Amino acid sequence: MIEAAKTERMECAVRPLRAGFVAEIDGINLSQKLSVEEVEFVRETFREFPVLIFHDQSLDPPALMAFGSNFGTLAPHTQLKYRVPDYPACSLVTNREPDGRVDEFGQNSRAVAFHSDGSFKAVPDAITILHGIEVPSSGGGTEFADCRAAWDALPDDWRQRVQPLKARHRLHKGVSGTPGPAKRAPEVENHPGSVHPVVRTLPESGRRSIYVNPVHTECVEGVGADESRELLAALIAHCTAPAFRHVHGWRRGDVVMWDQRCTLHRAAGGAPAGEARVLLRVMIVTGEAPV
Ligand SMILES: O=C(O)CCC(=O)C(=O)O
Ligand SMILES: [Fe+2]
Repeated sequence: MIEAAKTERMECAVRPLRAGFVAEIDGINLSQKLSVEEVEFVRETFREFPVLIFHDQSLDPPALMAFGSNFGTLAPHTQLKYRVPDYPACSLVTNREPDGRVDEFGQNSRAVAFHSDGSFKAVPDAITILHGIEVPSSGGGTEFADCRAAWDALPDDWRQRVQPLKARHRLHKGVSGTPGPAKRAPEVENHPGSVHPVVRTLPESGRRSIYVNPVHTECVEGVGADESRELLAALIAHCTAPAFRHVHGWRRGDVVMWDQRCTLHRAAGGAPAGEARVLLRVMIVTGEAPV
């Protein structure tokens, strides 16, 4: 199925890869200022598909920042080491050391656990956009899990059990949380954490999404420690079941944007040793606390 939108200034097509989850958009050059129609087209498509892919793009940091600014306020990355000099709102996901060598931790170990970014904040990051600058010849994908579909598929008794619950999120206190080696901004390192609903509702569609984070969700509030562990393990296993997962295999020039509110993601690993993987990133907050 190809949906097309035509105006005088554009002809864009949406190619769904996974219904209601992942789609490619053709026909927009993201290195130029987008027209009002193009921004609206991307926004509308993003409401249906929380993972969007644009191929064959070529963006420098200001152009990626300009594209991201169409969707909210840019948030500087919490890991100072990864910020791009002169453009703190832009960061790098890179396995290249300053001397040009490939660092093996960065290649196949960093961010391999499913997570969403910044859920320990009161207003978590809402959207992340990555742009493939150097990509490995195989492997090294980014994997996504669809937490709206996971909610839709949750049995009724589980829905009733988990819908009223709230959970505490704190930096790296989740079951898969490990303190990373990079230096973080002090306001993040000392962040007290935040409490969010376990099931959130997306205001623009009314759709629900399971909102637990293997890396940052510490515990479910108001239940004992055993029950909290059991609930989180069950919800995480459900959200990351194979039926809800999709791996994006990077091509150089890809731009991938995803909705952090209703997906989990991870670096899928598996890239050949010694090959560079460099992605440029912007993160966007929209001012909404999860409800
Ligand atoms: O390296 C990847 O594929 C994902 C990195 C990541 O977790 C992020 O950009 O937030
Ligand atoms: Fe991430």
